[in-house]
Amino acid sequence: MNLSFSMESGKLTRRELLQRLSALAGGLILTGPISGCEGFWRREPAIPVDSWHKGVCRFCGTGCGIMIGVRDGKVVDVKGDEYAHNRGRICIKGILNREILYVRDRALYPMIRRNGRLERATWDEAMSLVAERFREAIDRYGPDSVAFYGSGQLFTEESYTANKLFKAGIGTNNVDGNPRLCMASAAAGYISVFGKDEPMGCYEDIDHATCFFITGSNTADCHPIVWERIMDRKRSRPETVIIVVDPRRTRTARHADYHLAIRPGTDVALYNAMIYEFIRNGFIDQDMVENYLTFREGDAERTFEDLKRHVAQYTPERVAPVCGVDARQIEEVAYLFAASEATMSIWTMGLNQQAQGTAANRLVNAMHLLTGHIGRPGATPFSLTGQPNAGGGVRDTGALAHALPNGRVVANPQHRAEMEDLWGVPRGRISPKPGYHAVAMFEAMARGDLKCVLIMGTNPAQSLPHAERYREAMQRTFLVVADAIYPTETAQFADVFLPSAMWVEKGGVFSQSERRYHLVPKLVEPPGEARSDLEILVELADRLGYGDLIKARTPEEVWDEWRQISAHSPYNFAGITYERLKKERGILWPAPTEDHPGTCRRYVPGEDPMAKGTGRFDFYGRPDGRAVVYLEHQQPSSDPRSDEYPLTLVTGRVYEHWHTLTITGKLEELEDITTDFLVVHPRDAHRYGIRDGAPVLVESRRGRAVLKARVSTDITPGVVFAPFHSPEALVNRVVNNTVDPISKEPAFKESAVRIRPASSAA
Ligand SMILES: Nc1nc2c(c(=O)[nH]1)N[C@H]1C(S)=C(S)[C@@H](COP(=O)(O)OP(=O)(O)OC[C@H]3O[C@@H](n4cnc5c(=O)[nH]c(N)nc54)[C@H](O)[C@@H]3O)O[C@H]1N2
Ligand SMILES: Nc1nc2c(c(=O)[nH]1)N[C@H]1C(S)=C(S)[C@@H](COP(=O)(O)OP(=O)(O)OC[C@H]3O[C@@H](n4cnc5c(=O)[nH]c(N)nc54)[C@H](O)[C@@H]3O)O[C@H]1N2
Ligand code: SF4
Ligand SMILES: [Mo]
Repeated sequence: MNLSFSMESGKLTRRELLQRLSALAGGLILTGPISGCEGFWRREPAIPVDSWHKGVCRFCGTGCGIMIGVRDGKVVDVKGDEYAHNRGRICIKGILNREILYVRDRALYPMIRRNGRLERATWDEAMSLVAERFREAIDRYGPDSVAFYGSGQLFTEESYTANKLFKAGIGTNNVDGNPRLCMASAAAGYISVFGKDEPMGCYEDIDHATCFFITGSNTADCHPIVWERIMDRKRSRPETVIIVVDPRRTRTARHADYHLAIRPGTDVALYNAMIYEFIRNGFIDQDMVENYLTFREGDAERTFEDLKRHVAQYTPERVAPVCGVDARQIEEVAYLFAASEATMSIWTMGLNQQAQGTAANRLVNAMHLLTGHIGRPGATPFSLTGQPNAGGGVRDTGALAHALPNGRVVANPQHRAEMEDLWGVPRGRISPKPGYHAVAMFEAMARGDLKCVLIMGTNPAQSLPHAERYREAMQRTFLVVADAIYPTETAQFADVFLPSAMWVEKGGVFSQSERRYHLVPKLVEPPGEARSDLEILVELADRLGYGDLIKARTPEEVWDEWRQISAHSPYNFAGITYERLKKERGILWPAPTEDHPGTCRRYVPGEDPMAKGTGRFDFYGRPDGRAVVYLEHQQPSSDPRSDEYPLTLVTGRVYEHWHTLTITGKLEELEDITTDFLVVHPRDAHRYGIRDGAPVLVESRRGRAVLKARVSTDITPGVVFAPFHSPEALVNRVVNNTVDPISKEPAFKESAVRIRPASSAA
């Protein structure tokens, strides 16, 4: 294969891509003839590279280490980093990290809307206009008339700076972003149970687990290298049990020993039944109950006896018809979960994106706490992060409407005072009023209450639920959009568009699922006039008169400030310096001193430097040092099926593509991978007259979309599935915008719909 030719022409054919993939999977590349076995050598660089640099994949929260080859100021190759946690492996999106920098439609210069059209402008013109409009809104309508809507794909330095500028400078808590659509329920779960956000465990636990409980996560497609590690464990220890809970027979579910094809939105009932079974079979860890746990229902205190009575209402027989699974299966799965030596739960959006997302998260944590499957190698409740930096960048920095850095909240006067002192602003500067969470922010725009909004690194015109409503809202607002690609769905509504550098064109810190902070170096210059998001924020600060507050101006300076701030919290990572980040393959916080190696298992005395005493645990995030087990009830659906809307639409992702396709949709290597489809069970296809491959109209109480039918038994009858990737199909017009009452995360995974052949649509 002639890789050098195609690489230089900027293209990788599909065949070459597959060859590179299979080669990487084995850590080898086949450079000789395919027949015979003489052709295996160690992988050679595909094309000449001047220098290799360690970095991190730009895509998912697995956060794979990659080596980036640079030549003549361009990224010319990437490969897996053998010394990083992913042991040299990367998935298809990892391989395409080079190609994404050079896609067509990179945004090259600022634009201002004039007479209804975005026209080229200078940076000075664009930023003067932005600053003028922000200043005008703040002066006339107060600080709460402006907002920042950010992203788990920005670097930590960028989210931290935006948060500080808006909360401590402008004085509004209207800072939120796409992690609200993604990790909010996981965060709310961890915070309410352990007092602090982020998982206790780490990837190394995968190598020790004897049972995997994977629920609401299509790990094989969405965290492929985490999945490879799970597969390694299964290969080396075949009796390892894999349980998958998912309404679809995903690639993940196909490898499961047990697949519970649950009805969407009924996880709370299932986990209650599992807890019932733990109690019935005597699998409760009494030491945990007596010494490390408290019980609650809402704000009211409860006891273990109350929990027993509570779950007695959720016997497997009762729950089976609610969840659409077999009672015997629930019993077996509960037994395997509890009886295993070390159980690791893995979950993502199937749980988080539900109207009861927080409750489901709390219960998964509770299953581990009650059975003692926690804080030991392989035993851990481990939520995976979606984006490359939703954890460190947004959750840890507190760049959310209710939050402040390191697990503080704006509603707490002491937390506000601490941050005001640390940021050196007068007491009282930080508003006590939580800002607008994502959906509320766009509702406020619809009402005209928000005058000016800066959107950075996210494409809400496509990714929000009930999209049409919020697209209209954006039309009403003075919108500033900073994006690496132009056009995007959201850019259509921009009054000012700012071109952003991405990934190694700027540099900064990402944090992935296991609390690992790791550095993406700046290696090349951005195209055209694009600037880093940090530069944009710093300039906005200067122009609004907050230059004194935003003194840190380079990623390294911002990181230094941030790590020192962390020292005043249980997240303490003061020891993670840029120097260390440049050398090491990331470090897991807490790591309070420069000689601290990082922490694999939090809350475990002896492992976690913040945990005190000699007991099994110190849940130091909670005032009494005990974790909380919540009693939760299964609620009726937030978008119930009816005669008119008899099916449930679940939305999600495919392996090859990323979100709104602004990047992966431009790659010729992926052009055969279409995403405008709807998976329909043959029974439902028959009932509603849908033919495989034919256009199908999907309608909900909110809107409609046309997709191509894929008739398949890989889905539960009564449920249909569509990825949300395609901007043309824009399935989010249909999707439910009800939010979880605690986390405020939308129920993207449960929308009542009806379907019919599109040809019959009026
Ligand atoms: N290829 C690829 N990988 C990605 C991304 C991408 O765009 N493309 N995005 C990244 C991001 S930001 C995220 S958040 C993650 C998301 O990663 P995942 O959460 O794994 O992906 P999804 O496809 O959104 O949803 C996961 C599964 O939840 C199931 N599900 C739906 N309803 C329920 C339910 O009620 N209960 C249960 N138990 N399961 C349910 C769905 O059928 C689906 O298979 O992926 C990350 N990785
Ligand atoms: N129906 C449905 N909807 C969903 C979900 C679902 O499962 N179902 N999942 C939700 C989840 S979990 C998520 S995370 C969101 C994701 O939704 P979005 O965040 O809206 O999706 P992306 O396509 O990742 O948008 C990122 C944008 O940032 C740009 N970009 C890339 N790098 C940079 C950079 O360095 N700087 C700047 N300024 N811009 C950059 C890209 O071009 C792109 O326009 O979607 C949510 N919406
Ligand atoms: S698994 Fe995620 S982080 Fe790793 S290469 Fe693939 S997309 Fe990148
Ligand atoms: Mo996400």
